[in-house]
Amino acid sequence: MEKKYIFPKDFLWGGALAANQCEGAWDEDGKGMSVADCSTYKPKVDPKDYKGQHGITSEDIENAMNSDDIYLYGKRHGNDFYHRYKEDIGLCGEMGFKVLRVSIQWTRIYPNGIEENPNEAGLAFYEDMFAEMRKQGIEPLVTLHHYEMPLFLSNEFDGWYKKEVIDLFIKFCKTVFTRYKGLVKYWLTFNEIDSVFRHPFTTIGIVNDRYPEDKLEEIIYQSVHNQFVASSLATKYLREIIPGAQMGCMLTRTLTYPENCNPKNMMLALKVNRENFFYADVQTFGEYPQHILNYWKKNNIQIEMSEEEKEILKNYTVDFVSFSYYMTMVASIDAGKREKVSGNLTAGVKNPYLDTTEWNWQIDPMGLQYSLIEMYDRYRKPLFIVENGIGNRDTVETDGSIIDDYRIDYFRDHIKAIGDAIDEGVEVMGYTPWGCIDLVSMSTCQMSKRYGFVYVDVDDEGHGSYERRKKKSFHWYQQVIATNGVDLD
Ligand code: BGP
Repeated sequence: MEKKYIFPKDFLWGGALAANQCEGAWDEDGKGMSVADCSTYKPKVDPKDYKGQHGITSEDIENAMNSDDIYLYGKRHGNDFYHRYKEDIGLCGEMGFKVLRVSIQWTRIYPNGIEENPNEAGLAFYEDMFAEMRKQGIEPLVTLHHYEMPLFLSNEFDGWYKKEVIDLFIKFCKTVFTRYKGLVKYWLTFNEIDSVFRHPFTTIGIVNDRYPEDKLEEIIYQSVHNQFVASSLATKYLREIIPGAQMGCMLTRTLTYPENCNPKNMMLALKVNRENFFYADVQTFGEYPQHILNYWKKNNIQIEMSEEEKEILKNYTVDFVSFSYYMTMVASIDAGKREKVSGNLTAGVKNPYLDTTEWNWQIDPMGLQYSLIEMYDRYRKPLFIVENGIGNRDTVETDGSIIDDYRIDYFRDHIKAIGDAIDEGVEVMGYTPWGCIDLVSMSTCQMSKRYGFVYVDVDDEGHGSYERRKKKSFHWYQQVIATNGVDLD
């Protein structure tokens, strides 16, 4: 007898998008250039070619600033959500979404981040978008910083390294909290705040070749510390401006298994997982774990952290913990001798028990159940899965249908894992599968790495009709939501 899952009656079923990967209109209606507008199309990144921090150089940025090409720079066209958001929100409403995760581009509100007054066209755009969602009975879940900081701040303020950026970000937050009060109650601060070492340019605006190699680690830790302070201050002002609103942190949960029962592998996996958790620890417990402070001392990393900042961290912790989940990884003391797999802009040892996607990401539904149980035990706060999904090629058949059974199988197994975690007593607020409408891949700027329930007719070079088509998974997910997770077949 197939197990029937009982999801909470107010479970927030939905989907997730990010402005820089879907809106397009990169220079319209007063928007300033963001770090995302410098990302170029690159075919999938193979583990052997992996360059660590996403490898962008000052020359790349110079070229981007001098180019108005929207095809080489895939995030400049996105899936044209900026002009099609009413249709897309209608499709989400048709699926029965309770929530839709989007982000607000800082550069639509303050083009360079330093302007005295906000850009009214930007404010009006998001106000209409949120109103459209509410018309469809959809709650907006809004990310304030999803790899979208003003390029000007990266160039003139060393990204998040300079503390002035905290105040500029808080000005942006206060503006949008005030304008969207009554429209938005669920907020996230920094998307995958733990990814600052994996790709420092898109997360904190740091371009490696601008700084001495031996100072980079300290610069990145200082930058993410400034983001922790900004996250706590944003939480403080959210509670003042929109009483009852909820603030979440957002982590890439990359569950890492030891390769075997060798205690050395167990210890290695413990440290890799603890390094991942550190970012949510600070935003949930309001203080740094001692192992990080010890690491800084041992490695002579000097972080400017005032007593006032420590108070702010302590007093304004998050209401819930959100995270993205795509895969699991494996740690081995013999990694050098093992076959490699890709990860989300990382690389790891292959797990012989797991299949991988075409982009070499390991598929592990059980790992989601494990992550939910472990994180709930650790944080004792409601959890929200704000990204999950499988990026793969989809084919439009001659009759126009798109049979993405593999995606249905992926989501069915991961939704069952959530149901099993809820049975274990885990409090899960909701589930917003990533890229619910096909959009531009963050790591490769490809459209062909498709995540959506809705297909968008545009290719990796940005050419196509941009028309939307419902995939088979659209109808399947519609039924899942209509039965609150009971009908998963
Ligand atoms: C996460 C980002 C998302 C999304 C996702 C999929 O890191 O938060 O923006 O891009 O990864 O990754 P990709 O688009 O590279 O396939």
